[in-house]
Amino acid sequence: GKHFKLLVVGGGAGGLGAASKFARKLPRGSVGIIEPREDHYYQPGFTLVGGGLMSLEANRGKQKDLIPKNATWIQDKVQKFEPAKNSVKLRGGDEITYDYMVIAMGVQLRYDMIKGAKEALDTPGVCSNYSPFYVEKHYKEAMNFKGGNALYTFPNTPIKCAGAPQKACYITDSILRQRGVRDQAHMIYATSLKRLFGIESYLKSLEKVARDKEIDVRTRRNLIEVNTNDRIATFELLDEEAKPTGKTEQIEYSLLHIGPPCSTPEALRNSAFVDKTGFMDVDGGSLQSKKYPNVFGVGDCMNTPNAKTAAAVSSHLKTIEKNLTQVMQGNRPCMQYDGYASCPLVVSTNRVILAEFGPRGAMETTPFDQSKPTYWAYLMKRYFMPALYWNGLIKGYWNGPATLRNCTRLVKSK
Ligand code: FAD
Ligand code: UQ1
Repeated sequence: GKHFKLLVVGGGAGGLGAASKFARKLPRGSVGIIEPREDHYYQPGFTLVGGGLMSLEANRGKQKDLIPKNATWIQDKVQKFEPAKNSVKLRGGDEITYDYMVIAMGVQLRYDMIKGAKEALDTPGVCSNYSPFYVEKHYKEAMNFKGGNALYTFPNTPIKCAGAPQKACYITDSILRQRGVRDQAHMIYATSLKRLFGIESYLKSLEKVARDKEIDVRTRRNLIEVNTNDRIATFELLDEEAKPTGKTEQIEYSLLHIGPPCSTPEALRNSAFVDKTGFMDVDGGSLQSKKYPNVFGVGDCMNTPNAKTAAAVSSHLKTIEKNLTQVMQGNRPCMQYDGYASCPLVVSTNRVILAEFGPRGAMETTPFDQSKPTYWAYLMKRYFMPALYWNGLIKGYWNGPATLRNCTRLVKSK
């Protein structure tokens, strides 16, 4: 088998960013990156694709063009981690060893955890912005919608970009109004959570958006089954601790948008790296594996409490660049992840609430009030963020807006 000084697992936002950073620092041939897929998607663009505001192709890149030239692409999948031997087994049978490893495997979409959902996605009316296979269908369904219930769901697991299911709902509301059929629709947002959003300063704005749009928000409801013959979605009602109460509710749908349950990929879930929730157990500050100090995590697969977003990945990358370099030099990690995440909440076809937050609430970059829906924030989401991702984040140049934010704070405090 092959050996690398640094092995990166996953070629998504976090994996490409980490590989780019270290391929620049280390001698040629030191960095290996394992990623099975040919295509790489800018997933934050899916919300716009599902709203007909951007094409899917515009959000697609080829891994062969994106993996840094100085790194070795292993186009295969990790089947099994063997951290005691500093080794991984690939599906193709190869074994790869490493001195240091970054795990950036993201989360897996688990439509299979909802009875009938996988099959339902291939039937009329059912779609999901989370999957490149069913995101364009969301726009088609919104454009063909004639009347009845338009139902948007949010799962009872951690999910990446927790704002995305409601963004889909709000954009569709706008589309239905533009088409003049909004009166024929009953729009329902059914979420497993207690409220629309976890951060107080944005919760109020979002509640106003939902109220103004006359969206029927139903909390503590978890989608458990889709019956495509009768077009009925079944929810279990949850209690305060998010546990099933035994009661269910059935809702008929014309359009059903599924926010998928998410888990880490199987190989990671079955490894010694995870806690009992199945997410990678890292120190929340240093992002170092709690059990294996030569291994770090980046992105959605970790058990850190931040919102799972590409914006958070930018800050993870800044943290591990410093800390992994320290560890390679025989020192201890010295940098702490600040918990930053961001979720540009698209609330119509041309307005965005640019939510940016951390463990202690809002962490806004600009001097403007970002809790208000604005057109400039929409332009940032539509044009600036994709460029920042393709040219900055995955190339290992974008370390998040902390520096900009500090400048803004200086200006604002005067
Ligand atoms: P990913 O980018 O998902 O990459 C994981 C990679 O690991 C994949 O390429 C996968 O093939 C690979 N992998 C999996 N298993 C294995 C294995 N066994 N072996 C090897 N490789 C493996 N973020 C924002 O910041 N703003 C937004 O507005 C936003 N909107 C979103 C909207 C939607 C609909 C979705 C789906 C996501 C959105 N996100 C947004 C979230 C963002 O896309 C993710 O947080 C980000 O991609 C996480 O990066 P990652 O590297 O952890 O995972
Ligand atoms: C961000 O850094 C990022 O990653 C590239 C995103 O993902 C697409 C975002 O959506 C946002 C909002 C940020 C934060 C950056 C700024 C300049 C506010």
